[in-house]
Amino acid sequence: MFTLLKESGAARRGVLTTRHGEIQTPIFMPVGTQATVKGLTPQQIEEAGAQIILGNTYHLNIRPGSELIRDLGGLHRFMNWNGPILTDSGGFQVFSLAKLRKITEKGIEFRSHLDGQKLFLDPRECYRIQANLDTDIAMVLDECPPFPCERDDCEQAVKRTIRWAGEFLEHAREDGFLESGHHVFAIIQGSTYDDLRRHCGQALAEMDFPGYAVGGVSVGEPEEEMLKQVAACAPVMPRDKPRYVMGVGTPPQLLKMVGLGMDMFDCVMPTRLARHATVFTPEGPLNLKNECFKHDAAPIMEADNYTCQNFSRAYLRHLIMSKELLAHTLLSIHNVHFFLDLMAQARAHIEAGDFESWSHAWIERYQAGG
Ligand code: PRF
Repeated sequence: MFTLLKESGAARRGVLTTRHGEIQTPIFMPVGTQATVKGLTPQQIEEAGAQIILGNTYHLNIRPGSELIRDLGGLHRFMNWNGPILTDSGGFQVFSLAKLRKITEKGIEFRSHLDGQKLFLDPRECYRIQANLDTDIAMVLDECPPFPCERDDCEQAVKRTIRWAGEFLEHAREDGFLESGHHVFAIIQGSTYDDLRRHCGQALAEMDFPGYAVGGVSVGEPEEEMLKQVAACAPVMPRDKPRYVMGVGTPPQLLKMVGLGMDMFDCVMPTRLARHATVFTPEGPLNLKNECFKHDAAPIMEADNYTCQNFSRAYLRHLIMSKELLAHTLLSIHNVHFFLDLMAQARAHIEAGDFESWSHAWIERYQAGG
């Protein structure tokens, strides 16, 4: 169930209820592809302020296998995370990772990027895997066209995406997945074609999904194009359902998309950049490898997280230069907390009714740098 609490311009403040608790939106979801948010224990993820994390059907089904996770009590128990989990369907990962993939009307044939094993994904199999994981929010199997994409190819991808979404929902309904409190979100494709985006969104809205996502953005297109596509999808996404943009983005992009009426986001950026020594601040990102931090006794910034409360930039730089594992953990704690705190600030400003002006000023400061 999703409840819209308040709107400030197009920005929305809501609550999504799952079997593992409530999610206050807008929200950022840290990515835990392999049943772990890289470098962080579940306790650290929770302390950084996470309300929900993301898992990946593609990876977990190849290794260790969804049956194994089911037999060990589901993904929550397997990884000891008791909050909500959303799992991506695997379609997108097949396109970015797998070898020798072949797409047919029936589904996607591909070979594992790990051992070359032959695998097949169709809406039934995709549903079955996510049911085995016992995810709170399952994503439908979709086809994410590359950027750029010819219109004819995009039309085919949209057609398949709509049909596969319907089939996925049918399997979930037959299995009692929705009645037991799980959610299924549909994914809007359509590349850079506004009319195909609208057509896809409208067709999916008619099927009455518990939530809707914008897919196929942040696949190499310029930022302006990405925002244009999200804006094209917004009017056909039901107002009373959560709206999720998949695989984005930078802090300013997140705020711009909240401003377009989007509620949920996921991205590897905070944890991936942490592993490359980059930390986020309100004045933009810093690379702690930089010589200028060698004697810097200050924390990354004044922030209420374990890293900033306890460690100097100089110490963090030392850990990075010495290739110590703790660097990944401490930088990830800070970055994940930064993204989650940004969403908490966005929620507060939507409630206060001044989201637009606050967001604009926040982006200006971030882009002006230190
Ligand atoms: N589809 C799915 N997962 C995704 C995407 C998509 O289009 C993207 C694109 N930004 C990220 N993750 N299923």
